[in-house]
Amino acid sequence: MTPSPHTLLINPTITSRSSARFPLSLLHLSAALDRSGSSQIIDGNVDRDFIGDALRAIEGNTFDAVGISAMGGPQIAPAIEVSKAIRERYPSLPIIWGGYFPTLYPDTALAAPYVDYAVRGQGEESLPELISALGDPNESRLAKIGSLSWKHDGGNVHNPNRRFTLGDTGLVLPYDKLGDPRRYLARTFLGHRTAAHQAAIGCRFRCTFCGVAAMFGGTTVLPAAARLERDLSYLKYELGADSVQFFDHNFFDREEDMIPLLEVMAKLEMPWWCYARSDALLNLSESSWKLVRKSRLKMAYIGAESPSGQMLKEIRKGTRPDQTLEVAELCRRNGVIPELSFMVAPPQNTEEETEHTFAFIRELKKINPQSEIIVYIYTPLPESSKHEKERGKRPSAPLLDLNGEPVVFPSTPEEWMQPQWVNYACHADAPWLTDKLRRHIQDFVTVLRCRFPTVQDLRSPPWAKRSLSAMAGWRYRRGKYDKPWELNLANRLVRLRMPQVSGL
Ligand code: B12
Ligand code: SF4
Repeated sequence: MTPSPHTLLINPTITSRSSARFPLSLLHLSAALDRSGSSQIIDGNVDRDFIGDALRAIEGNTFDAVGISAMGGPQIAPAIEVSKAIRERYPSLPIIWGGYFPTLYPDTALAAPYVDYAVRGQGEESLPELISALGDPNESRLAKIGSLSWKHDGGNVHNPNRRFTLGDTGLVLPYDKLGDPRRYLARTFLGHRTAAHQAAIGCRFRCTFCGVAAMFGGTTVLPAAARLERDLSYLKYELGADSVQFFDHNFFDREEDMIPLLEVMAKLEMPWWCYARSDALLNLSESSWKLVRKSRLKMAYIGAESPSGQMLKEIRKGTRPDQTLEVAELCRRNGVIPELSFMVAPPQNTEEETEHTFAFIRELKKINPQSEIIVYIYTPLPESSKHEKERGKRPSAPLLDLNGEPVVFPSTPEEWMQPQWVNYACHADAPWLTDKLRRHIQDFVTVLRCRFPTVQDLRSPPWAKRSLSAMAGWRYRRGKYDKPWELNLANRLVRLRMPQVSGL
C-alpha cells in the first residue's frame, strides 16, 4: 500500500500578529487535502520564525510537497525567502505556489527556479490531484489537472481553468490545526473577539482593474443557509466569537438569494463587516433592510472608485457616481457605516480626476460624515492577467510612464519585490505619478484621516484623535492640504491606524 500523501502548507508573513486573521486559504486547502492524505499549516502571520519552523517541520516529517500562498505586494519577499530556503536544503521537494500572485502571473511565478508548479484560482481540487500525481509523475496525469500551470520542455503549460465550486465536506474548517484558534479572534470596533469568515466565493462583476474578476471571471457561488448557520454557530458557540468580518469578495448578491442568508445573520446577531456594492444595497427592499439592521451590519466596504461616470464605464464598474452619494445617505439612515474606496491618479486626466475625487469625497462627507474613505492609486492589471474570457476584449490604452515609455511589468517574482512594484501591487504608487502629485495625494489623505479618524482605530486614545481632528479642522475647511507638517509630526506620536494596509 502506498502511504497517503503529506503536504506542508505555508502562509508567508504579510501582516502583524495583532492583525492576523484565520488563514482561510490554507484552512480550505487543508480540509481538502485531508480527505485523501494529511497536511500541516504554518502561518507566518503568527509564527514570526516561519522559515525556521518550516525547515524544522520538513526535517522531522516526510512531506510529499510544500504549498505556498502568495499575494502580490509585501507577501512576495517572504514567499521567495521561504521557497529558496526549502529548495536549498531539500532540493527534491516539490514547491507549489497558489493564490492571487500565481493566478494573475503564472509565467512570472514559474520563471523562478524554486517554483515547480503554480495553481491558478481555487486550490481545493487541483492541489490534492497534483499531490497525488507527484507520486507517479507522468505528463498525461499533470496535463489533466485543471487550473495547473507547469514547466514542460523548456516552456510553461497552462492547463484549462476548472470550474469554481463551494464543495462542502459537511464539517467546519479544521481550525484546530492552527494550535489555539482563539488567538485569531481579534479585538476590533465590531467586538472583543472578531472572527474572519468567507461564506460565498467569487463575484458576478468583471471590473477590469480587479484581481477578483481576474480570478473568477464574473462568477459567484453562494453557500446554503444551513451551511452558513453551521459555520457561524461554530465560531460563536464553540470558539466564542462575538462578531464577524466577512472576506466574501462581494457579500450582497441578488436579493432573493440573500434573504435566507440574511435571516441566518439576523438570528445570530453578530456585528459584521463585509464588501458590498452601492447598487446591491440600493436595490434591497425595506424588509431586507430590516433583516440587515437586525443582523447588526456595522460597516460595508463599497468600491466607489471614481466620481466620473465615464471612468466607471471604462473600468466596467457597473455603478454610477449618483449611486455612491445615494448609498452614503441610505447607510446613514440604516446605521451602517459606508467605507468607500476610491482610485485616484488614473493614467489619463491624472490630476483633474484626482482633484475631482477630492471634491467628491468632501460632498460625501457632508451627506454622511461617518463615511470612511480609503484612497488608493489606480493601478490596473496588465492585459495578460485578465481572466481568459476577458483578455484582448476592450483592451485599455497602453500604460505609459512619466517619460512616455510603455510600462513593462516584472517578469520574475524578484522584480515584483522591488519597492516600486510592491507599491504598485498595494495601489500605493504608479509609474505615471509626478512627485508633486504623489505628495499632494499623501497630504490630502493625511488631512482627511486626521480630520476624520477611523472608528476602526482602537489603539489611539480618544483625546489624541480629538486633538488631531481639531488641528486638521482649518486645513480641511479651507482645502489647504499641502505640507501638513504639524499633522505629520503629531501623527508620528499617535500613529493613526491605516485600514487600507492592515484591514480591520
Ligand atoms: C485577508 C486578506 C488580506 C490580509 C492578509 C491575508 C493573508 N494571506 O494572511 C491582509 C489584510 C493583510 C491583506 C493585505 C493586502 N491585500 Co488582501 N485580501 C484579503 C482578502 C480580504 C481575503 C483573502 C482570503 O482569505 N480569502 C479566502 C480564501 C479561502 O481564498 P483565497 O485566499 O483566495 O485562497 C484560495 C485560492 O486563492 C487558492 N490558494 C491560495 N493560496 C494557495 C496556496 C496553494 C499552494 C494553492 C494550491 C492554492 C492557493 O486556493 C484557496 C482556497 O480556494 C482578499 C479578498 C478576498 N475575499 O479574497 C484580499 C485580496 C487578496 N488582497 C488584495 C490585495 C491587493 C492586498 C494588498 C497587497 C494591497 C491592498 N491595498 O489591499 C494588501 C497588502 C497591504 C500592505 N501594504 O501590507 C487583493 C489581491 C488582488 C491582486 N490584484 O492581487 C484582494 C483580492 C482584494 C481585492 N479585491 O483587491 N489582504
Ligand atoms: S464588484 Fe468588486 S469584487 Fe466584484 S469585480 Fe468589481 S471590484 Fe472586483
